[in-house]
Amino acid sequence: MARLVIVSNRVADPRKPSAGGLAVALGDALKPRGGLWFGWSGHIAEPGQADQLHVQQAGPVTLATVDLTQDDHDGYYLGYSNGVLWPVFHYRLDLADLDAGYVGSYRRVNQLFARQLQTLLRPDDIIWVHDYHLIPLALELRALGCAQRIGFFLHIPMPPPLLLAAIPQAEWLVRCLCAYHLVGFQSQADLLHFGRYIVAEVGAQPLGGQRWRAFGRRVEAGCFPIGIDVDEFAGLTHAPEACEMYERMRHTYAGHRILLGVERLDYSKGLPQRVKAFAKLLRNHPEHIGSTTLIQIASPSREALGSYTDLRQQLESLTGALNGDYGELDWVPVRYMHRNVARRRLPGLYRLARVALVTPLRDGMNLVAKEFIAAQDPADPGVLVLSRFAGAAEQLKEALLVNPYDTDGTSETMQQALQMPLHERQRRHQLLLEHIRAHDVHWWRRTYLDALMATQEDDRALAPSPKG
Ligand code: ADQ
Repeated sequence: MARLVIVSNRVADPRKPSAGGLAVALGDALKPRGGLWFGWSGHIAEPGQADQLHVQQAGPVTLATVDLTQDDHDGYYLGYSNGVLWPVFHYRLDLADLDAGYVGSYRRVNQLFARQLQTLLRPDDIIWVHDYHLIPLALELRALGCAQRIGFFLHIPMPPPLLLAAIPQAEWLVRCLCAYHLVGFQSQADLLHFGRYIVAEVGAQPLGGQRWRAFGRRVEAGCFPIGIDVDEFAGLTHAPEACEMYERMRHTYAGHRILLGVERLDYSKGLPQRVKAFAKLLRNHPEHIGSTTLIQIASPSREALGSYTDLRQQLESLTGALNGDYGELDWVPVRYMHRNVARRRLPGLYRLARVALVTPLRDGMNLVAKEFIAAQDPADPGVLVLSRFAGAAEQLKEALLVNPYDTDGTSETMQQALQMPLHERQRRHQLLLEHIRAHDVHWWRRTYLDALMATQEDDRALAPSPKG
């Protein structure tokens, strides 16, 4: 059987308990046939040591990593990946650093990855590349003569054509995507945007289904919504750490109803809008004063970027003002924590919450929504309030869908969720649980890899360099 090679910006040791759901799932994909996981080590190289490859064995899985120089880390990771691609792909042109010249580092690191990975490849390997950091990797591998089957999965949204077109290297990025055998997206909306771009901007010829002829070759794409490992998460929910968390918080918040938000502190997640909607809820429905609490956990993320420090200040100022306006001596409306919660304890919090607020302004999928569903007690489940702009909204139709830009609408939906009768909570939860179980992370991985194996071979001509 062919060996699977996974490439992602970061590599996780699948044996370690701290690894998240995606890391566990990718590790599981590698285990049965043995495989290779390649990416950045997470370390900055000592001067002169940048090209070293670190290889270690984790059971049947080989982990291979490279270090980056400080300059390349700043240009590739902070600069182009998170200062250009992340904001534009999340529809935030206003936050994108489009003309800072980061693309050189981005391409250089992808070339470094390709050179190092090539030394480890076998002719019949299947290669699966993940996410926006590594869009050019297939093209760079092809330039080195690699002929293996290579697939790509984009974890973040694909923007509409005219937004993507604002990136000076947009056409090069799309050419790079077309060097893969299969490009996977989270949602039908993303797939549609990709198809529209290559037809409208590149003149691709539709071949039927999700296939086109573009840049002189065949391109195939598909929608593969990522799931979670429902059984693993349900197991965590009943493990001692989560139970202890649940009991402790239940005691602390006895008699209170909890609205919960959990995410990285990122401007795509709609945190200020959420706090404003909660303030409206308290203003319009004062019966919640003293009895309803928003617990907002936002883990530190990309703190070297100014847009993230600005967001932190904005959020702290909004929560401070809200607590000042509405707080009482024995009650605080918003409990805001800027830190991580251990993965094993998180299900206890999810279970405590009457309502989960998953209200991003834009999100590829959003796994928190699915984790919340998996952690609920089916006899007394909480309610999921979900942004229609999360990829998950295409699937989770029984959630209460909101437009997070509409503060009044969101606050009224919070009220609806808080008042939802038990039988309706149970009905919605049962349907949501069935859905995430049928479309779990193992389904995602199998469906994607089957589609990758079914793509037809083609002449994959090489593309020119980016401008800028
Ligand atoms: P993220 O933007 O990171 O992922 P998400 O899908 O919600 O968003 O996954 C976050 C993960 O981190 C979840 O497993 C969650 O439990 C965990 N997490 C978040 N905040 C935490 C905290 N404070 N403490 C502990 N754990 C926390 C990107 C895309 C998404 C896409 C995923 C997977 O942006 O749209 O769903 O990849 O493809």
